Amino acid sequence: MSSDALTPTPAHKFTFGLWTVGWQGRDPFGDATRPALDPVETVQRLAELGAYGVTFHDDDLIPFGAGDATREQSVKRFRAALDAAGLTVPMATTNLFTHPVFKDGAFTANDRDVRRYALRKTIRNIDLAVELGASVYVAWGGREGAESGAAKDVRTALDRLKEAFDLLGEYVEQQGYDLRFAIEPKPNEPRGDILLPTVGHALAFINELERPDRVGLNPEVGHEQMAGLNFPHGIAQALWHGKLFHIDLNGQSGIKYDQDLRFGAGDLRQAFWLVDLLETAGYDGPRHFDFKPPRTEDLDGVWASAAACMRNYLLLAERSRAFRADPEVRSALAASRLPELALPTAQDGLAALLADRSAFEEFDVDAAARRGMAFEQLDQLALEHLLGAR
Ligand SMILES: [Mn+2]
Repeated sequence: MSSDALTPTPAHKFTFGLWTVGWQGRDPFGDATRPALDPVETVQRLAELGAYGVTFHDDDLIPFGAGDATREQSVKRFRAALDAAGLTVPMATTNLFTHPVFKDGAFTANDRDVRRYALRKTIRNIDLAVELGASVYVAWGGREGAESGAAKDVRTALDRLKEAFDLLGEYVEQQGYDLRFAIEPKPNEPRGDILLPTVGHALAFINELERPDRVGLNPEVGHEQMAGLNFPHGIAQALWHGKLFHIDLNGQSGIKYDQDLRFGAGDLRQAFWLVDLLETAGYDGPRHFDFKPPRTEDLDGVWASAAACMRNYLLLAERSRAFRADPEVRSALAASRLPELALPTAQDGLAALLADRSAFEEFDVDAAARRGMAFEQLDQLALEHLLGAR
């Protein structure tokens, strides 16, 4: 493996949120363990590490409630840092969860004033996102949910959520912005139960919107795994629907709190299949890391963790290439009858299927049942490539 293949460059499209490396380590039980990072320093450090871009929530860049002068100054400094470092802003999003006003949600808060405020806050940051060159706007509705039954009428809340996306789509269209929305599903945390908890729920919701083409997904590794789901399978379905607008890469160890580990930590096998999928399916969007360096780390540990996200992605991409190029793997894929799955089941149509006695009347069910699928040999080859044994 050449060292070049493991050196991140902007061509790899690695991006990081300001809030990821900037996380100070505050959790429900403990105070911050690290100082605040200046977004300007973050931009410089990420560029040095080989990143392509940086993403932000409005409040990561401009302190909540800041006046116009502070706002202008923050944006000016950020833009100058981006230009100097050659970093892009492919995506931005809104913080609709930190301030106590969002304690019952934003677009689906029972309080109508809060919903109207949330829409205006989002629209204001959409203007900034477009100004900075973003083409994707992520919507994570972490507070859109409930802890109890009667407190949230879910069907009515979904009406309000649809109304919000319809209004935001109308605004973007009116302004002539080249901007698409990406919904980020999550099952729980911080709310007990969050609306649109999985990729599947969100895909179905998008079909009910006025502008479904403008809305897709930003699935996050750990969020699906918190629900016990297979993340690569979810991504494959999102790709199948043409809805993978963006992706949040991180690590998670099973069904527990949202760990946001560096990419490659947690479920390594799913990380391998995910990279294998992204690299072979033609996904050309940013590889965005939404992780949190553990609060045990000082700033050196933060940058080591960020660099490791990219290195692990590149290592897995290299392992995937080796797996796909191995002649034994090709034979094992054939033995597992993968090429057969690509054949239409009834290419001559329904009438031919019904007329085909070999398909049913004369079909030797027992012989077919005895045929092994040879999946274990294939999976072991994958594991050996992943472990560097081949
Ligand atoms: Mn997360």
